[in-house]
Amino acid sequence: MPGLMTGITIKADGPRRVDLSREDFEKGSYSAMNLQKALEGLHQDGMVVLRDLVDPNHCDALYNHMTGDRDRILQTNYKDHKVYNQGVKFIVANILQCPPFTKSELLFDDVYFNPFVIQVMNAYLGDNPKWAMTTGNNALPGTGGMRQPVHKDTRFKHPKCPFVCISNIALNDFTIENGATEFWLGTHAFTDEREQVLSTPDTVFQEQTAGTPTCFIKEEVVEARRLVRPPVMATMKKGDVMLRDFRCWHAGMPNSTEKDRIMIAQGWMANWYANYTIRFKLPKSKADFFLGTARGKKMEIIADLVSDQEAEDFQHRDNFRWEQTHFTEYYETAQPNYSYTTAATLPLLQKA
Ligand SMILES: O=C(O)CCC(=O)C(=O)O
Ligand SMILES: [Fe+2]
Repeated sequence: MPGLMTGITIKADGPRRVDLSREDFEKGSYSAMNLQKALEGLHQDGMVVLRDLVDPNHCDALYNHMTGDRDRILQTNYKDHKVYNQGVKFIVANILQCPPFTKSELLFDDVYFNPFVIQVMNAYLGDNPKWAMTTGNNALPGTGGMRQPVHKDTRFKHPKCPFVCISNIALNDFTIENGATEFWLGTHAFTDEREQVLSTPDTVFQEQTAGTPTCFIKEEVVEARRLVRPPVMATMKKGDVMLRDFRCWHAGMPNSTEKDRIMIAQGWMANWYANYTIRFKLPKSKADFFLGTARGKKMEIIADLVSDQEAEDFQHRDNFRWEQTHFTEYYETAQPNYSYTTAATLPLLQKA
């Protein structure tokens, strides 16, 4: 009944944002109200922006180091342009670039052990989540026009509830021009592998077998969703942290400016989730910073302590495996999600 709509103004869609109040900052934890806001973002939208959590000086120090190191990584990991990140093929536009673990002057508590991030992760994923991965994304300068396809970061049948969440720290301001990440808010709540393009012998990734899901969402499903809730871009200020449920559809966007756009990614896994093999690598020389700082906090670290060289060699690559390792047969008989994307919106799409 169109008449019912009269007088209603619809606010532009966008990520929920949680401000950091002086009291919360001084206490080192969110009030009940602000924690609720963060959880509403994660539960309703699949992502939320937590403002001002990281000292801008720490962001600058990491940003300067990482932009300085970017060409070396391009030359070693992306030399033949056959390696690409999420379908931006042959021309490298968005690279995985990890912050350095071996330099004492670049190890900051508010980056790796942010108390607000740990608080929200405990409330969303359950007690004592595991830090299981760190990487970063550099949207390279001068890559106007080269966006990633809409995707999830999973290539497997995943739980239909929060199980992995990524915290991304913006090391510089994220704008429309420099490629603030695109999000399809709310997709985490119904999405499952039926909506993902299947791999073929040509597109199969590492040890994956052909016929299993790729990261990419089928075009018709993306277009159907666009009619219901079109995507938004998550602009952020330097030092803001976005938390994103691993199931939420998103895409890296082109950076048409002349400066790198960099975010750090820290991967948190629910303690109950039955992946018993994923580990990352930290330098033994910095064990006191990493394991010492974690002591007494409501989190675990699942990493091997290795030489500086081995820690460095492991970085900047897609080498994390979030698949469930046990009880995998459950997925054969699991109740599928109610897929309103196809049931309710495909007829709309056909009419459009
Ligand atoms: O850099 C970004 O904004 C997102 C990149 C991304 O989603 C990916 O590489 O999987
Ligand atoms: Fe992604």
